Amino acid sequence: MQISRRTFLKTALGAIISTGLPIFPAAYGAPKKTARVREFHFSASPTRVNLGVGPNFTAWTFNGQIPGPEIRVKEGETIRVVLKNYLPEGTTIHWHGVPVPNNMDGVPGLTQNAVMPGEIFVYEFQARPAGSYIYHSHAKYQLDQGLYGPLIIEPSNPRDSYDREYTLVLEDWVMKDGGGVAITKRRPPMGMMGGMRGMGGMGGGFPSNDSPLLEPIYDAYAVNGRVYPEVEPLVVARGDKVKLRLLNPSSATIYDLMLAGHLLTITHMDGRPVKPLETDVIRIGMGERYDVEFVANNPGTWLLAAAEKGAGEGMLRIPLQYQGVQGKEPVPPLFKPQLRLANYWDFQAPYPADEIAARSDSRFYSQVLSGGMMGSPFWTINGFVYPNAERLGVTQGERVQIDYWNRSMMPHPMHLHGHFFKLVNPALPRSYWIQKDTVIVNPMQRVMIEFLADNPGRWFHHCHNLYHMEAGMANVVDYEPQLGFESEANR
Ligand SMILES: [Cu+2]
Repeated sequence: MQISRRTFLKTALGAIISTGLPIFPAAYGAPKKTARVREFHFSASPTRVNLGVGPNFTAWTFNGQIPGPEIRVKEGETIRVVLKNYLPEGTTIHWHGVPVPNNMDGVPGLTQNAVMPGEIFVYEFQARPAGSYIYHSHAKYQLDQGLYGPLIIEPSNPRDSYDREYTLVLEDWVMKDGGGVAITKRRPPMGMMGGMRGMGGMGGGFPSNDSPLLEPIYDAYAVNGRVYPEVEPLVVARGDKVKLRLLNPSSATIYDLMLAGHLLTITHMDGRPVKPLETDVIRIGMGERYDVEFVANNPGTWLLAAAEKGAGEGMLRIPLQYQGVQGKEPVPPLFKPQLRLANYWDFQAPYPADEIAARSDSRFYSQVLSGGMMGSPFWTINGFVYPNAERLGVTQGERVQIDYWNRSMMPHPMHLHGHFFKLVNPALPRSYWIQKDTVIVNPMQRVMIEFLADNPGRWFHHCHNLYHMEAGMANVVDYEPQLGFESEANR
């Protein structure tokens, strides 16, 4: 269905903005209770929102909510999401971390065409394995405009029990209309790098519609769409065992989180179980998820908070309130240098994983991450800017290793679609390596991952800093590589 932007704005969008309500009120988030299929109806639309603090502004939302509605299903059920697009541009939904079939992965120009304004697309896939996930738009800068939400797959046979559970979606915001696109400046395409293929037509020093955006300066950090002190508190009773699912769909913010008065025990990373480990501080990068537990054994009023990153930046804060404890100013955590920070290599799998049933052959790729230097607007992998990027060819059944070498001054949370990977840890036997789908590679650090090529298709592989991804830091893991390089024509 073709619809001009002007007509669109006058009709559908006008209605949404003026009422603040999406168009199909009957269907929101309400699954049809058929035996195994859980159906959800999502409308993507511009919506007037408020974070509880600060001005009203226009975000892009699913069903008028920030974050989008929680999808919560049981392992083995079928998730069906009917997406209708009321935005002024094409959109998709990516099921971050879930190894879906390739044509359900939601990457425009790679696994599907963008769902254009007025169009409907139906996503359907099996909910497996159990864990904490995120869903989000994978089109342009829409992630930073509010198009994300939590996806929880509950185990069919729970191994652990707890008294209370909270899902906490950590969000970075600029409280201005339009979110990411309108509030940042386009960078001029200068600093052209020699040897880069296909960039010849982009010369000149003036910003164009193709030049990448600068990371915005965020002015609000929200939890579940609310900013402290308006954020919904965690309410507990003394003696409760409490589970928190910490999800970070932020576009460009890594949080160091700490809970005052309590120790957190990490039980899952990116939805995969780990041998439980106590920690003081959790570092959670863009796209990462941590499941943590604590025992409510210290009555009072406390804050779960992120360390401040620098002058002028807001802080992410959530109060922890014990029932029956009234009227106290919440106690913030004290960030001190000697605190324990959860480090990937401190973790191991809780039980030995089945050895990867890989064929004897294996593939190795080296990925040098760079960019951000000398005014260059681009972020690169091995010097290439997506879509003029390498394809990492793989064959089904192979064991694939990727060796990241970050030669830039920024951390890059690298994310592979369609697969879990293991973090190579020379100190542990292979069967105890932890599984993840997103890994922070710190400045000047080398990190190696390994995965089994068991999900055929063409899979996006990229930095989960939205502004690095859109500035080129991406390529494709391809089970049937036809060419050595992506081409513009595929976009
Ligand atoms: Cu990055």
